Amino acid sequence: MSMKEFIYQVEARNPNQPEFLQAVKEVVESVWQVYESKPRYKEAKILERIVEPERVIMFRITWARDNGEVMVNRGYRVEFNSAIGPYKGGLRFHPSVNLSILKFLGFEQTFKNSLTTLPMGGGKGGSDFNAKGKSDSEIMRFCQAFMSELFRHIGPNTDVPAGDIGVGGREIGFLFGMYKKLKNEFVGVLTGKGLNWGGSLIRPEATGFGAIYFAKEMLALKNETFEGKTVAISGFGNVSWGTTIKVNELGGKVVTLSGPDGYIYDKDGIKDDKVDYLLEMRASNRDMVKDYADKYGVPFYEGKKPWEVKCDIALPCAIQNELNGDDAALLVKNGVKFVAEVSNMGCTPEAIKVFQEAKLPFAPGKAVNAGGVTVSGLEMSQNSLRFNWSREEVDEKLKKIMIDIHEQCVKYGKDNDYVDYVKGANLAGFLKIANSMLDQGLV
Ligand code: 2IT
Repeated sequence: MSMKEFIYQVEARNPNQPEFLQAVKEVVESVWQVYESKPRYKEAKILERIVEPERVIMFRITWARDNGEVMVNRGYRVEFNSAIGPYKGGLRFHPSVNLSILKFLGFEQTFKNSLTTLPMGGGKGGSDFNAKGKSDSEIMRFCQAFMSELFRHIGPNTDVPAGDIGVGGREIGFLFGMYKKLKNEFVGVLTGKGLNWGGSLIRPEATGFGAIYFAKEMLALKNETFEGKTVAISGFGNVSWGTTIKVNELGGKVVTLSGPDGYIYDKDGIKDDKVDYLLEMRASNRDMVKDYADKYGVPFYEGKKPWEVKCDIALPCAIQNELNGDDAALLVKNGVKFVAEVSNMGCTPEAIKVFQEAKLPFAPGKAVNAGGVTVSGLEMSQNSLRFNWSREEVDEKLKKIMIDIHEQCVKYGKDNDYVDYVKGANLAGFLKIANSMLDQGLV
């Protein structure tokens, strides 16, 4: 079978799942050559198996609003691959959530988790719940209703969810409380927990910190540093927050944030108490970034994306396909030097092509944002040990793993003097999963 035929077959089996097919195509294109050269992989149909989730759970969630209105949402958990550990990956609560999106995320998570070197398989879940305009008690009741079904499918040695878009420390608390009540067990079944009840230091910061540790290595390879660099980011949630803190620490300046309503431009940089304000915006359940412009008197561009500003480094931190081919061309035209996806699959295939053809260092989300799940893995270890590591210990381990992921990308993606981080991340992640699947036979 040719690569084209293989992809055609996956398309035919998964109609109306564009995000999932996009994620699969990217990986298959990266690994096909190696796959072809290993009869053992082909005989065991490793690729056919790796694109098929081990289990998909879909369920109804019924709950009531404060005014008594009955609400029906759909819940999911995609248990994608357990070759190297229990299913592990976040829960996304966002109105756009559907099976295609959660399958793409679960698929990507499998490769990302493999890159971390920690023993975690891949999974993802969530719901089409929209937190915008909901009260805190409505959010709590929704989380409880969600867990009242999910609890029977997960466990500390089976499947360990965490946060993603729309699921932060607050939601993890409500979900954990309900799990504990239903099972009468206090175990590490979720990560991203509060510090008083089994959480890990640095977990809230981990995705952003890890991304900048990774980007620092990308820059170092070109004899550059963050000092004095202008950075454009999107989003205003947890990931944007951690990213901004670390860019500031390294002497860079973050000038943009975005939301579903548009983007803000802060020429002085998002620093000091302005960084804390991101947490307030998230907690407000308003889902808009204009509040920042109103509070600090900076320009707000309604309905626009931040990729039109002049910057040295662009870091999409919001959601899949938030940066397209036209955005990429504009960034390149305006002199961008590095692009790292902090969101999962933040760039469209057309955008990636633009960056790679311009020979610009571009790194994919599954490598760049692996710091989040890395510290989740460290939280699982601490829960098993019934012990907590210090801030310095966790940060040191995170840094070491991000540097190691960067090395793996260079090892598997280097082509003369250009590093294809997409190929490097996909191939390095794939080999470990494929070999583990081979070892475990036909399951
Ligand atoms: O996309 C991701 O890696 C996450 N949302 C975090 C997953 C986790 O289990 O910490």
